[in-house]
Amino acid sequence: MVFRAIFEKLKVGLSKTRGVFSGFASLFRLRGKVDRNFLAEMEKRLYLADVGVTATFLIIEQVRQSFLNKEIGEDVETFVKQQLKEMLTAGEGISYAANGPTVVMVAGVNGSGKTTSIAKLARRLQQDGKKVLVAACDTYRAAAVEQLTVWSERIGCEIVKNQQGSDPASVAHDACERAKARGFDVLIVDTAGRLHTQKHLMRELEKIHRVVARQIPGAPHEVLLVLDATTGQNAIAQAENFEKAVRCSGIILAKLDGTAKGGAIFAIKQKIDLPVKFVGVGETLDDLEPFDPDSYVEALFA
Ligand SMILES: Nc1nc2c(ncn2[C@@H]2O[C@H](COP(=O)(O)OP(=O)(O)OP(=O)(O)O)[C@@H](O)[C@H]2O)c(=O)[nH]1
Ligand SMILES: [Mg+2]
Repeated sequence: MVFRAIFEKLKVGLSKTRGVFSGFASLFRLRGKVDRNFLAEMEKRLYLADVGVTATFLIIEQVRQSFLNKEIGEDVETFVKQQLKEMLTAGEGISYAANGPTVVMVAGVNGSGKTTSIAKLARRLQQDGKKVLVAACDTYRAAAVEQLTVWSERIGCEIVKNQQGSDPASVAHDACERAKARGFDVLIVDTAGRLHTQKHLMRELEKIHRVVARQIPGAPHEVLLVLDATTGQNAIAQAENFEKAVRCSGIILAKLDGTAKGGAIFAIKQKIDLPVKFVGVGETLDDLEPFDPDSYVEALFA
């Protein structure tokens, strides 16, 4: 039942990427064999979905070899699905602190979907019975505090904030104090969008990191990097650069609904040693799902 619901939502969310993937079966029926043209068409489609050079090469080679070895015939789609599933690893969800508040820091470039993903995540965790606090540590962008405030009111969760222009690390500090004093289970820290090249902003992120680490043992327990799926391969470059500057623990891949580049998830897996923990498939509060390779791949071909 749960699988079904997730699957249906992913199916809708991934409809643009699905257009690229779902043609394999009919493509095969049309040609009746795995020949050079079939493989060329398949390769083209995988590139279109931003699966990336390495992952595409691996898949094509495996299909070619398995056909030569007579391991596959008509069931080429099932075979490809299996290959794709094996290339991915299930996201483990949030790693919680053994006791005391779990701190989840959220980072990424401007507009990648951080604040919206935080609202969705907060709501999801609340539904799991967690007492959630959010911290508005994006004190740069005008209206950023307001944006998180509106979300927090909508989902009915508490927020720690200060005026625009105030020190983000001090907001994080206050939020940790509140989380400890009031027995919150999870504190989610929103941060301003930044590029890895903006040294002072990266240092500021490290400062927030240090402050929460000082306040709460083991914090931050998660540093989630929010990537915008519509940027495809570019998102991978962002992740590599962020990884160098701050230690991240996982990825939220947002805006999958707005792109045909949902194949980037395979390239991410190939290139970056970070689990995709959640995927964003729309703008409403319900549009965040834990990443699961099986339902993801099934939704791509549905
Ligand atoms: N379609 C779609 N839109 C999304 C998704 N996630 C976020 N958005 C939209 O992307 C835009 C930017 O989202 P924000 O959450 O404000 O992004 P941000 O990273 O916090 O932005 P900054 O704080 O300015 O760096 C908003 O219009 C969101 O509604 C998603 O999964 N799907
Ligand atoms: Mg934001």
